[in-house]
Amino acid sequence: MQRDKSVTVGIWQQIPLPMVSRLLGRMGWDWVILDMQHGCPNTETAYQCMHTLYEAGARPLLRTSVGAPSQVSRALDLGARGVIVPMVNSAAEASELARAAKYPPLGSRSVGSDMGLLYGDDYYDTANEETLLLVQVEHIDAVNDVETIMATPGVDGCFIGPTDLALSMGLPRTDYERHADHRTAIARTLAACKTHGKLACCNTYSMSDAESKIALGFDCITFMSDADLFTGAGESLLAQLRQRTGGQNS
Ligand code: 3PY
Ligand code: MG
Repeated sequence: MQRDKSVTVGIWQQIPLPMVSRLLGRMGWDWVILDMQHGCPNTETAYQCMHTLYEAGARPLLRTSVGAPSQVSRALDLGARGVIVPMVNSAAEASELARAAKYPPLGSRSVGSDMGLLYGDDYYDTANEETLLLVQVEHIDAVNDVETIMATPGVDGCFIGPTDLALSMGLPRTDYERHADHRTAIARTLAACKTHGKLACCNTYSMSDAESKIALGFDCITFMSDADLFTGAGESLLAQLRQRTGGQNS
């Protein structure tokens, strides 16, 4: 994980094919996140995609479906260089997840996987440093405890889920940036990360949203998915061709 001044840029991979991983890796994204919460990879496809991503030059991350410690160590044993855990609302939960993510003495992750094949023979010595545990701050309960969550040893940073956060605050699913309470919650989370030297990451939903998160000082942003790229380019190409042929989309 680069901890220099440049902002890490990531994308979601929804299509669970190693070929898509290779294309995304070769495009040059810093991070690619396999989404087991809202996407459809299974254990086998996640394993294949993450290995291909790494070999193609991108950091493979995996978002678990729930905040279960067993899913965190499983994701790491499949090859994730970082795990994103949804809906972590308290320091107690964060601490349980950190135990699963880190080898002793920091945690209680069990030794045993073929990760040496991918990451080298010193995997067990370097994994605690090299693999990231990012907890999702995406509920107002988490924001209200964010200073303690970010102080948790073994938690490497936060990944804000702005939409779920908005919903938890009784705000609409879109345009929540207009609400001062939402902006304040994001600023408080970012400040907690900075105070504790943890990575501040945020999902963004438009170019102006990405620009504003970069300006605020986030370390990592994520924008769009493979499916968005495919659909956006395909729809735009088809519309241009239809304009010229005089046809209409069915
Ligand atoms: C959210 O916006 O809730 C997310 O989890 C984005 O990843
Ligand atoms: Mg979410």
